[in-house]
Amino acid sequence: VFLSGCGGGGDSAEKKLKIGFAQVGAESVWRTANTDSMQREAAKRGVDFKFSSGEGKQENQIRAIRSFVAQGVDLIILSPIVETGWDPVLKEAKRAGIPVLLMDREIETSDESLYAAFIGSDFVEEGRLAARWMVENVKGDNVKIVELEGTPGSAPAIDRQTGFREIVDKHSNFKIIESQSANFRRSDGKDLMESLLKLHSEIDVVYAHNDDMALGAIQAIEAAGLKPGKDIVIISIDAIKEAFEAVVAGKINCIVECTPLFGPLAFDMAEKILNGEPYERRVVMKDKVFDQTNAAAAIDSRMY
Ligand code: GYE
Repeated sequence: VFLSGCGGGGDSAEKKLKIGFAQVGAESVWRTANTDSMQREAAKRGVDFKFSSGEGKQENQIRAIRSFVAQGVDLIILSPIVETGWDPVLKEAKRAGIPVLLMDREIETSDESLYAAFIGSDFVEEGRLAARWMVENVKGDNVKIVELEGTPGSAPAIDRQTGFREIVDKHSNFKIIESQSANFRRSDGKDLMESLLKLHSEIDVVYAHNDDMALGAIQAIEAAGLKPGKDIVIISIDAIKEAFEAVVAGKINCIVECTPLFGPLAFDMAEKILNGEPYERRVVMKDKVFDQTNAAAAIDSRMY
């Protein structure tokens, strides 16, 4: 129990914790599962929860943070759409004495005191895991890869590219022939893949920074009369339920897990921060790899 009955005045009810959440938007199934996890947990704990969707725009998220500060929330949770440009608004929150918990994506800042903690996945490692699976399982002297990138400037797009390239660069038979953004969206993934199939007569592997883009690409590949998972190897990140189903159906070859289910952990951390209890400043999830060898056995227990 936290912040109980302060303020005297005959009010015996516990003060409700007021938390603002500046979410990225609703670009993917991962994102909506994340929003859902946060909203459920807030309701369960009776938190006065102020939710704001940035609809993919940093300026909207900055406006949301300012409004949380004006409303005098106890703590702000931020999933920053891009890595840079946060210092001024985080300074405003700091000046108001409101701690900020970064969830899902990290920021680039010269002042680490602008946020209290981070919880999320190691996106560089996810990129490495995807590439390691590829170099172990895809054979050929001249393997041509197209990379469908996430939102430009976002931590997962930057890091999943970095980790993947780190491994690919050590294997001269693998070559990334295209790398373009489809904004983590399914429809953009489909459109981009459609144009890449017209541009290149030979594509061996699609590496998508998330499942939604991979599922969109699969639609384009099938429309072009090719078999995803066979004619073109598909590798993606997130491991949403639909992607598991696609692995079981043989249309996706490999998925790297990235959990969006931060609700319980995020509110635990928020309470610790506000209660002055010790907490870890950086909590990083451990992600697993799934392919045809283990996806079917795991599918029923998947929660998103
Ligand atoms: O992979 C993608 C979402 O930041 C980890 O954002 C998250 C990414 C996730 O849109 O599906």
